[in-house]
Amino acid sequence: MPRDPLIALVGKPSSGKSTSLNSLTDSFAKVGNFPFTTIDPQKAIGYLQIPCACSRTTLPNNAADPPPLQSRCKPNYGSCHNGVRQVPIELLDVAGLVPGAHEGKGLGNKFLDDLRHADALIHVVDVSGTTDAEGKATRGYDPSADVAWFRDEIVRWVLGNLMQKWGGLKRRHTAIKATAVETLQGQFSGYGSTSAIVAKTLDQLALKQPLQDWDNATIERVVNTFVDVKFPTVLALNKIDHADADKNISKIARAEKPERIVLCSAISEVFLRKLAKQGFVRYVPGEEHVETREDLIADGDPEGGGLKEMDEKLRTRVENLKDMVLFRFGSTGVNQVLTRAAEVLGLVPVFPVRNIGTFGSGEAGAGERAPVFRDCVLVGRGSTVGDVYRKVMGDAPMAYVESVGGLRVGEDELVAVGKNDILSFKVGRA
Ligand SMILES: Nc1nc2c(ncn2[C@@H]2O[C@H](COP(=O)(O)OP(=O)(O)O)[C@@H](O)[C@H]2O)c(=O)[nH]1
Ligand SMILES: [Mg+2]
Repeated sequence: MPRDPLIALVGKPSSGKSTSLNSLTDSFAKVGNFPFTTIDPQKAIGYLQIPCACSRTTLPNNAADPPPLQSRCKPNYGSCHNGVRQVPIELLDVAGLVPGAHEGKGLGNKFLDDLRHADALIHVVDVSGTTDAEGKATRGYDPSADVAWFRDEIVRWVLGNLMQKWGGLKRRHTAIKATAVETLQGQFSGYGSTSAIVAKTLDQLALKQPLQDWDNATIERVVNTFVDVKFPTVLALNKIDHADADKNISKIARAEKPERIVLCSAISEVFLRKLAKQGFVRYVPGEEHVETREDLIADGDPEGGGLKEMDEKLRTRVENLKDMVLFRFGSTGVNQVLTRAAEVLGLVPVFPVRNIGTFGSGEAGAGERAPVFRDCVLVGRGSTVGDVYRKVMGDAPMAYVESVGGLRVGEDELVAVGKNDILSFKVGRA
């Protein structure tokens, strides 16, 4: 993955995409309760929470508790707090998905076009059942239908385009004696595919017949698998604060793999952050606890932490939110949505450092207290040391690469969490 990973939020109108995006970022996409509020895809920066390298007790001189490197961890981008690092990641709010998008309904063509740039999808599902398939207000709608038709739309879009050309494509394939990967990649590159993605698709299927002999059912299987490989998807079951959500959650949970599902209440996260900003509550984004003035007074602080008094209405809302969301689910869930998307993508955080002995970036004069782990890049599963080098250093010629302990690592070695993920790149002739 040479460019930065991009995660797209998709879902029917009013499922809560913009609210989710707001809850994950500091930006403010326009929020509204009717279809197509978001006309243009909104890019924004979200923050992926990862355990930072500074908290690793296996690193030289870092075995104490808390590890001393933590106090000097100063990310150039994002932040690091007690060893939990927030790494910026690009998010895209893709609007216009309604049933029939592959035929151009809604903002269908534009929707599908925007989708091509995404490495993984977060499908925001309104699990309260208060919006129908088109996003209009209703009651008792079954959101498990959304999960099914969403995937179906993408499959039909890819399949439709492929079938239109299948005759000519097959003839050419035979004439030039191409491999199945070459022929399919020729068709799928427009979806942001790579030869590796196509190869993985075909590996999973292990088809016996050559491409020119595939029947329609086989082609459909190929497209289905390709869509799963190219667009790994997390289901964000949103609006869990709503009283109707429970039965819908159980139904979807029975049908889907548990690792694909995250429960969330985007609006609760937005609300809590707003109250915290206004000085009504203490709330660390993504955490289970929210403290009010009364809570702190009850804990023995007569000043109530300096928090403002809430009126009856506001107090009730906060209490409801605690009961319906925080106590039942442990958090508003929005951070887990991003974490899960990074997991399905297999993202590996890599920490490039200038000095492999100190983990610093060689800032002059900073000495013993020099900041460490300034940089962190997210690379895809299966990336090598060389891939990361080129991503960070571009075309600069590589002399060699060092990992922890000053050991040299080969450029073909894989990077993974805890392995070859703290690297120092040396430019020049080896
Ligand atoms: N109850 C509830 N409502 C939500 C939640 N998230 C979003 N909404 C509401 O759903 C409506 C549509 O939200 P929006 O983010 O604009 O949806 P989009 O069209 O998918 O971008 C708005 O009225 C939001 O306030 C949630 O977690 N719980
Ligand atoms: Mg929107």
